[in-house]
Amino acid sequence: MERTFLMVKPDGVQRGLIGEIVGRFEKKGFKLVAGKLVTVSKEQAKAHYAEHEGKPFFDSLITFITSGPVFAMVWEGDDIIELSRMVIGKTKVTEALPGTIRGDYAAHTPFNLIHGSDSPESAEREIANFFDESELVLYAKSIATWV
Ligand code: RTP
Ligand code: MG
Repeated sequence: MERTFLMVKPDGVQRGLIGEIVGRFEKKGFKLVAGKLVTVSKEQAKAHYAEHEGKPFFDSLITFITSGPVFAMVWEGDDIIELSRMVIGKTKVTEALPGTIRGDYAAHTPFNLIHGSDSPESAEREIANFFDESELVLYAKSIATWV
């Protein structure tokens, strides 16, 4: 069982897509472990996107991600990091296929609605950047045996 950090970005919150996005992961069969609305601080945003520091889009990315609340989540499931990125779709809107979240709803590349961790190491670091251990809810989900 693997965990990932998923975050509806400020554009997704403003466009009223939290429910649609959460629904896709619920229907896929993943298990929600934590979720909350967060106003991201500059420091938190820079830590989250540390891998992109120095790139031409870094400053605008930090401005974007701190421009309004995000919906931060932890989800659990087998191979969830790879599978959730498939549900999310490619970074560039011109490459994001219909059927994916970005392919269905995103029209301009920086505003691609949702973030998903790209490795177990990133997931652990990103979860710790947004959640205390005590906020992760441990519970049994019976449907897990059916998907
Ligand atoms: P994310 O980290 O947000 O889940 O997205 P990702 O893995 O698909 O893409 P990544 O390469 O990590 O880029 C992080 C976010 O930066 C913005 N971006 N803008 N203007 C550009 O060329 C450019 N490239 C990336 C996007 O918002 C992207 O999701
Ligand atoms: Mg990324």
